[in-house]
Amino acid sequence: MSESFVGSRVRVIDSHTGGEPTRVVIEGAPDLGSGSMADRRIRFRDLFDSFRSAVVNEPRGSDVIVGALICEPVDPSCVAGVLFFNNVGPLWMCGHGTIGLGVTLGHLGRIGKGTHRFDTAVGPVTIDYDGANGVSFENVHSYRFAKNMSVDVEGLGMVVGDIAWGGNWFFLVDAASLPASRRRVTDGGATGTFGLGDIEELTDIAWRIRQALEQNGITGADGGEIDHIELFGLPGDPKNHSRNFVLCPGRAYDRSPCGTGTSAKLACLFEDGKLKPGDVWRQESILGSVFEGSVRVEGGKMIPRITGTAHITADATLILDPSDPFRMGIRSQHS
Ligand code: PYC
Repeated sequence: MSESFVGSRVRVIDSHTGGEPTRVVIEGAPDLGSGSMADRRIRFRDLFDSFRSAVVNEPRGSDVIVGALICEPVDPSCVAGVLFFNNVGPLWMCGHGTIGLGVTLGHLGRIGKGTHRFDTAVGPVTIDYDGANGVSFENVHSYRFAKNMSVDVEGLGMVVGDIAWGGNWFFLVDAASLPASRRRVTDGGATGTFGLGDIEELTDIAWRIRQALEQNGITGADGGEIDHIELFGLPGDPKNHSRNFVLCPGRAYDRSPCGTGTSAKLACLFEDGKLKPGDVWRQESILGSVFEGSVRVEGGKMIPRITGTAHITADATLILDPSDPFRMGIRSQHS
């Protein structure tokens, strides 16, 4: 990492979206230069990984925090460019982070109630901000790449799921289809669905699936790594359609219903004819927080729309003290 960041101060605004934190870097980010947002993502990954770690990893952060670095957009119709990252590297897109960024820019007075666009590494996304805590965003085109893909998972046997793109690559599995040995997760036990008491079990299952996909060379389009695993169960609240558990690339689970994961789910429902334009899908997270999803079709392509709320939790300055042996964060063990 460039020496100019050592000892520098980084201003951040923290928020959470349905329980999942986002840390937006407001001042003190490295200059990623020009080029496409995808090129800048590569530059960020290759040249500024220590900065990423300093911002989101312990001791300042945790495995759960998703960072958002804002920069000049490439597309002039956008108010900001944004690169999302987590405990192990850059993400392609982040739905809960998009909602968090909208509320953060509103909190700062940089955007007002209305429609705005953000330039991301996978293309522009459009948000509708309600001027307080609510954001709806139209994601990039989302689609299912493979249906009923089987993978032999150590300790679980054959697991069947769909591969779908929602701005990140997902493997989506109906928890009820998992082996009976994981009964608590498959049928939800006494509560009827999985919950916070099942986190270790869910994490173990999802991580095994992720490793099996990798070992078997199963990818998304163009070899895209499937680094998000999404398990589905019955909703805890009958007003909702489904509950999910999403394991993110750095082995942390999403506390929110996951914006890109809900987009991937909408793609599967849409392609199965189970969700039509105008229908609303209420996706519940493992915490019970909810995103509302719907779809529209443009030029034959399905565009998901996700609605959620975020709340600001901190406005802070991170101090990268040159004498601190952990100033660049403690590297996650799950890269
Ligand atoms: O909301 O898309 C999302 C997301 C991805 C990783 C964590 N949250």
